[in-house]
Order: sequence, then C-alpha cells, then structure tokens
Amino acid sequence: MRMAFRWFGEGNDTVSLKHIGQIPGVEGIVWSLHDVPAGEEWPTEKILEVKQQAETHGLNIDVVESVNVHEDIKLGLPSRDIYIDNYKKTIEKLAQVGVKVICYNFMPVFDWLRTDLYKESEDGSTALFYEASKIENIDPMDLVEKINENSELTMPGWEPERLAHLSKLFQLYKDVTTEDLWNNLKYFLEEIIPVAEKYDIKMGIHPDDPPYPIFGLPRIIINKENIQRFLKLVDNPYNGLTLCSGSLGANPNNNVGDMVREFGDRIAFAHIRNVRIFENGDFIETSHRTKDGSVDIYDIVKAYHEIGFTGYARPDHGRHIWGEECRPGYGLYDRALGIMYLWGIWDTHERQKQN
Ligand SMILES: [Mn+2]
Repeated sequence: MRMAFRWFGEGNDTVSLKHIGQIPGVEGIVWSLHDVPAGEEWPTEKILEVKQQAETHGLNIDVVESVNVHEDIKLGLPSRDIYIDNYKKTIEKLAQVGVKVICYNFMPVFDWLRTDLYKESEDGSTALFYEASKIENIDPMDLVEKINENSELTMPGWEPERLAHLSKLFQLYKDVTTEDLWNNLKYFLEEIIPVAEKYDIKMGIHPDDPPYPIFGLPRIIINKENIQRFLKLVDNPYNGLTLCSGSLGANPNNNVGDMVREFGDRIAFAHIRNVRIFENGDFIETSHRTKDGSVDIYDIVKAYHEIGFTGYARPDHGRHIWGEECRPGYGLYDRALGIMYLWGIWDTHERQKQN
C-alpha cells in the first residue's frame, strides 16, 4: 500500500507540502489542475509546475484526482468525441511526467453531495453531513428554485454560476435513463482504456457519493453487482476502481471489505474513510476508527493486506478538529491521524505475517 495525500495546489490549500511530507509513510500527493474546466486538454506547463513543487518536498505525483469527465460524455451527446479526444491527450501528457493512476467519476451533474459542511458533533469537532430528508423526493426542477429562494434548502459550495447551469443540465438529463448512462460510460471506456493501457496509466472510477440516485438522476457505481458489471464493460486491468469506503459505506448493505477481496486486482486507488449512518438515512463523516462509524475500517485494511495490495491509498476526508480552519473534509490533523490508524492496522498484520 502506497500512501498519498490529497493536495489542492499552491494558494488553494491550507495544508502545505512540507506538512504533507512530514506525515509518516506518505510518498506522494493526489492532485489535479482545478482551474482547468472539464473537457479541456491539460496544459503541459501547469502539469510540470505541480511536479516541480511536489518533488521539491520529496513527494511524487503518481495519482491524479480527478481528470473530470465532461457532461456531454455522460449525456452521450455528439460533441462528446471532442472532449474524449482531449481526455486522451491529457492521459498521454500525464504519462510523460510519470503519473500512474487517474481517478475520475461518472456522476451526472453533481460530484459528492452533502447538506452541511460543518455539522458539529458532541466533542465540538465538525464534519461533512448528509441529511437525507432535505434531498430525497425533491423534483430536480424544483431544486434550483428552492436553492434560489434560500428557504428550506441550502447547498454547500454551490456557486451561482453552477446554479445557473443547473436547470439546463437537468433538462438535458430528463430523458437519460440508467441504461443510457451505462451505455455512455461504455462508449467512453472503449475509447479511453486502450490509450491508458498504451501509456501504462490505470484508470480508477470513483463510486457515486452517496451511492444511490438523487434528484431523479441515475447513479450506477453504487454496489457490488454494479461494480462487477462496470469491470466487464471493458475487461482490462487498466479499467479499474478508486474504491472509496466512505462513499460505498453510506449504504449499510455495502460490505467494502468483501469488495476489496473480490475486486482486489482491479483496485488502482483506495480511498479509506469512515461514516456513521443513522436509521433515517442521514450520515456524518467520522474519524477513521472502526468504532467511531458504521464502516469496518479495520476489516478493510486487513483485506488490503490479505490481497497484498500494492496500489495507492489516501485517507480521503477527515473531520475538522483542534480549531483547524481548512477546506471542508480536507484538514491536516484528522487525515494525518487517520493515516496512523491505517498504518497501525497494516503494520500489525505485516508483522504477524513475518512471524
Ligand atoms: Mn472518496
């Protein structure tokens, strides 16, 4: 298991590369060019800039998260071919600087979704929170109106420009069925995976977060059966997974440890974090410790050790503790604590194996 840590770039993150380099066992950053819009080819000079910054601190840039997929690709519009072409060029450029894994997702309209970024717990820490009743059973067409009214629904991190596009996007997705989305994903993979193989870059799809349909939009990377189907769309080791224990773990029927054992050789990148699920479907992100949440992090790390996992891992999100002001979910302290918990489990099993 090769440990990495997400970094949002110079001037765009409260955590410094120096601090990241001081976390035990962290070899590299997980990075992206956050100012390049989805669908555009990544400029070489910006890629090289990040490489130089990371290497100055002894960190590699092996994992990119994410190269975002343009909405036209997910919608299956004729214009998708231009964006797929740009995606291929970006893969080639990233290979040239030594990138080994590209994480991406195939979620319509939204990436991850929460209703509260700073939900306070009893101990005074705050964390990302999802309140199911605020989101479920809302007609997508009512959503924009509700957010604009700013009455019963507020959505964190939604800039006005994005909201302006939302109605149009929902309109475009109105007739896109779950099967259409599967077909559009297959089309994308059939184009991309041969290029990834040629350049020795593993593509790792991130599961949908949360792992069920929202606002009437289809979501497909949500459980074991669907992941089995995904891996067969293009049955190639370069068509892999970013197995996120927190995303999948928000559905109590998902056993992530089992998934690690079943899909092990197709996992390019492990996102490891815990969530506590409540009976009404709400969930909050917790510390990594198994006892603190609903996801058995101990068993997941044990499973990675069992399969001899040599891929990349990161602690995914953390809580906000010790007064840290940071990007929601991306502080230094709790993620660093999480890493030490993961290493504790890993090293214990490693030692047992040697004895
Ligand atoms: Mn994740």
